[in-house]
Amino acid sequence: MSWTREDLHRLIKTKLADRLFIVVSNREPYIHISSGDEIQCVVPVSGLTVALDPVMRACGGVWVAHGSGTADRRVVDDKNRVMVPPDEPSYSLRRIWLTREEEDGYYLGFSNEALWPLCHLAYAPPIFYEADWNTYKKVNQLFADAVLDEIGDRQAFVFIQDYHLALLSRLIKAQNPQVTTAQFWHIPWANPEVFRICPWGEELVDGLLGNDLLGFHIGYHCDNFLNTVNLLMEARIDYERSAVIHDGKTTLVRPFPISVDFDQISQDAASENIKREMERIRHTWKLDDKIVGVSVDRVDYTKGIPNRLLALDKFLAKYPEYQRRVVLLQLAEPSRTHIRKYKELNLEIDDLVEEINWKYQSGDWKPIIYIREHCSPPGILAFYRLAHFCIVSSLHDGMNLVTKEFISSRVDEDGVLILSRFTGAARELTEALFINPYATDDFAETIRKAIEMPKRQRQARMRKLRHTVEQNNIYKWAGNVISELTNLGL
Ligand code: ADQ
Repeated sequence: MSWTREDLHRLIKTKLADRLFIVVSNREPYIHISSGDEIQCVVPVSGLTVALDPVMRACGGVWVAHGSGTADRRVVDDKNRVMVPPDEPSYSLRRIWLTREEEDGYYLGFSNEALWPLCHLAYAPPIFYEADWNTYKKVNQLFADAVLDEIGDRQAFVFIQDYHLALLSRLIKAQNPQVTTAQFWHIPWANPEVFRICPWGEELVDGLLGNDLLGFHIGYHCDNFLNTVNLLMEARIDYERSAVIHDGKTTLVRPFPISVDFDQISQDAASENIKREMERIRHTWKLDDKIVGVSVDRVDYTKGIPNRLLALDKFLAKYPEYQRRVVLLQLAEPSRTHIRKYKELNLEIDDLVEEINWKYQSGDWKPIIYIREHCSPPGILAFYRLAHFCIVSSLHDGMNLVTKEFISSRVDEDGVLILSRFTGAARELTEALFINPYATDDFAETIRKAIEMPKRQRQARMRKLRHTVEQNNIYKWAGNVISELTNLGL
């Protein structure tokens, strides 16, 4: 039996009882934007919202996040709160306001130019500026003040998300030691040799050790974290219990592999709506007699997009019989475009797409269709369903949810997943075809294997992959974190 939304709902009712449950993340679950005279409420595409929105609806807690929408200020009360979701108000969203300078230093600067490259082995050097670090600390304090204000004198569980808020639990506990906190780190944790280049590494790790529970996607990242603590701090590591004891306080370190809403995606992917969308895409891009590969990413240097294009180039050169027959649809959502490294990556991808298409194109066929835009969720499902193969070639990735979305969408039990060994998902999805995205020749060979795999083998693999994702869905993830958290605090 797999976990359902109702199971999660029941768990919350029994475990949380009357305690206040607070989620804190940089990104908000609902964004209000101005559209002419109207205000629209938009749900950003994110696994996090899918996972935690039902939790919040069930327990009616508070979600604290940075208010980034153009109309966010217009809808809040004098405590910067708005009830969400708009169609069924059930919990409170408390917004934090940041100045342009604070966003630059905390979000673009320390979070995304220092911590993001530090934690991902993708050969992009982190950039450490003291001013960014100071802003990061200041903004973490702003979040802590808002959380403490929400808690007042109640008993509370606080569930903190990701690398933007590494200092938060420590700052909360400094004012209110009774609060129970857990944090989930959505990206990898580097090994200690890599991590030690962070000039404020000890302070950062100390901040995380304010938590009662610290979660990563996989055991390997937990081990890296424990080894980093061992290297940097005067703390006792209990490898048996996977815990750190520091200043008399224990932090449990646990793997919680994140996932998607398998049932919902399967149901959506089987709808008439998606079938119509598939027809539209087939027609627009003239795909009827083509072998279609699909990739879906935020444009990020950790996702290995150039490596994938080079492998496709190699494949077409080595197997010219597939020219005019294979098409790679690359959906690419622009991301962090104010950061130089991302601007350079966009240029590099544009050049590669242009070069490879120029080299092979013939008649109205070209091998790469590059769609640089944010795509609606039904749109993405239609692309997944059209694919003979889906390529995920991350150089390093905490989990990678595209893999699990692709699998969940394949109600026809067909399609091959080509998956980088360097994703968290590779640990679970053992029926994928694995690649090392740096090994271009092998990668090209794997594309051939995916295309030539007999249907029965494709289906057998896809059935197993679907079973894995169905059993380990997003509700199980949230349920496991909440069970572990409440076991600590009750
Ligand atoms: P991300 O690095 O953002 O997440 P991922 O897990 O793959 O990576 O999620 C990307 C999401 O964006 C998917 O839901 C996908 O559908 C969506 N997306 C991608 N391209 C899109 C497009 N063109 N239009 C619309 N949507 C698009 C971080 C970590 C991951 C970890 C997650 C969750 O880096 O390792 O899996 O958090 O913990």
